[in-house]
Amino acid sequence: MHFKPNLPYSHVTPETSYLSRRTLMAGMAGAGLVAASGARAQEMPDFEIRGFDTTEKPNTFEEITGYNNFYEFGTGKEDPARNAHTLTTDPWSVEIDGLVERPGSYGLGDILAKVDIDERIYRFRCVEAWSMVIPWNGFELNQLLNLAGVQPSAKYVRFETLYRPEEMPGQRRPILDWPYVEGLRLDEAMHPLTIMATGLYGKMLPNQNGAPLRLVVPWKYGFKSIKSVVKVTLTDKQPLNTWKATNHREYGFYSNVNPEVSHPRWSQATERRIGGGLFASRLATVKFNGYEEQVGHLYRGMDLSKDY
Ligand SMILES: Nc1nc2c(c(=O)[nH]1)N[C@H]1C(S)=C(S)[C@@H](COP(=O)(O)O)O[C@H]1N2
Ligand SMILES: [Mo]
Repeated sequence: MHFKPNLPYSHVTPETSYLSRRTLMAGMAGAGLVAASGARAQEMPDFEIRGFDTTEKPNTFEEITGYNNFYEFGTGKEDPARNAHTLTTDPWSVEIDGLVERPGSYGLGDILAKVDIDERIYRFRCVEAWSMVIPWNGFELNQLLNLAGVQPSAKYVRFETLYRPEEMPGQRRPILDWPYVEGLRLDEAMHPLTIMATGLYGKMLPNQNGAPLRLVVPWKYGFKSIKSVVKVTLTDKQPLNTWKATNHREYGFYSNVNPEVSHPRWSQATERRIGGGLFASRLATVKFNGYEEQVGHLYRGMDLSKDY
């Protein structure tokens, strides 16, 4: 296990009391009780004040870690949980290169010593039209980028997953063009909603969820949230992401959640919430996955049916 400094209370709190405490604190914030209590101010993570957390009921740990997409471990939803135990996540380092002031290999322990670990309860919407609510632990990507120092000419960030076919059986077959690659525009990458997750439910990130470090961009389709990241490159050209390279008619670069723009083979207007049971009705999908207030301005003037 790698060493994790800055452990927030949730890393040492069991799941049930973790969530009830969160709910309690969110409720107090809503009732204006937090400001009235001096002692609370310090405990209150400021993302709750900024309103980043959904109040929707989180999926269970079993659902979040038992139903996954991680093609490096197989294409079935239960393959990652079954197969990802073979992945070695310690030692781990992230190569940061391209248009940065301080390129180099950043050890995970060194990174974690310099960033602030938050908790974020985010909606998560896969392009396949299923969704979950996930209580992540992680830090804002902008903190990692600032460690390396972004040069003024940088416009995009490119991410790469580990390529290690000895430990990732899916990589021994040409399912995708390995390694998995994703990308963001720099303003998307610097946005405070964009995190690098290191855990969920206050536990270290399970391998099937992209241990030890994976991107989470909650207003975009799940495939943008690249797992087990080993390389981050600042560039002035839009990176070609794996799913766009695989089928550019079906998957784009921006991939913002958008109920108005159908996938060529299915509607994106509704979604199936995992754990809802066989007869649960589908939920209406919300533009930008419900984060329009925070991120809508990033796309002003763009035609999102063309720039999908
Ligand atoms: N390296 C890598 N990252 C990946 C994937 C993948 O196959 N390989 N699948 C993506 C897709 S399609 C989704 S929906 C999410 C799933 O994340 P989860 O399993 O933690 O819910 O991971 C994304 N990141
Ligand atoms: Mo997905």
